[in-house]
Amino acid sequence: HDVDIPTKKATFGMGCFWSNDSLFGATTGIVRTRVGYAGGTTKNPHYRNIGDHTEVIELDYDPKTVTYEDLLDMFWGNHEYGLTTKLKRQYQSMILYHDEEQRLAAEASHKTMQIRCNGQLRTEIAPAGTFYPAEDYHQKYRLQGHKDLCRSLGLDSSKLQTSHLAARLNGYLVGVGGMTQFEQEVTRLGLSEKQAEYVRRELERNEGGGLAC
Ligand code: MHO
Repeated sequence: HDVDIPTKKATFGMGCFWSNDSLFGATTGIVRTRVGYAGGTTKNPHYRNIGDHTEVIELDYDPKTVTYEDLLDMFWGNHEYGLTTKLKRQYQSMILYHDEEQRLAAEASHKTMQIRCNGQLRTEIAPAGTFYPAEDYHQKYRLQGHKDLCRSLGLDSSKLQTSHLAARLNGYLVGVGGMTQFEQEVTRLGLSEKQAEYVRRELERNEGGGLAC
């Protein structure tokens, strides 16, 4: 059930990375996700020693299914701590672009948002430098709360940053993506009927709820 198609990368800082991981994980066109630290200069950041880096999410997306502009819309629309609040660097709003096309799209969307925010926007735009993956316990944080499901699917720590299924479930389990979309891809995801029932129950319970950390 892993997906082998050409992908592009996108990197965003939008506050605590746990909820962003779930948000994008169940979004159409997102193939894989991982969370980590980037945007700073200090070497080898860790959660407890983050230096001048920021919590970011790195996405592998299928550009035939979702555009970078779509991802930017999600970026602007889903900041847990807002776009104009002064925050510590850990939660800095940040777009890290991977090529010229992304830079231009990011800057154009920033311009529009800046007007809407009366010039108070604090978002940074910078080239994607080194991405340092976060510790395993931060990857697919919501999914990892479901130990038995992970075990039954063989989703151990080696898969957390690379598995399409892990990305999807990390969203669905907290209600992202919705039941209709889940039913459309449940067969492709390769879940047993029992596993699918479990996910449906959680999805239903959490749908419409917030993603707050
Ligand atoms: N509210 C959470 C934020 C964690 S996020 C990975 C905490 O204080 O642990 O920054």
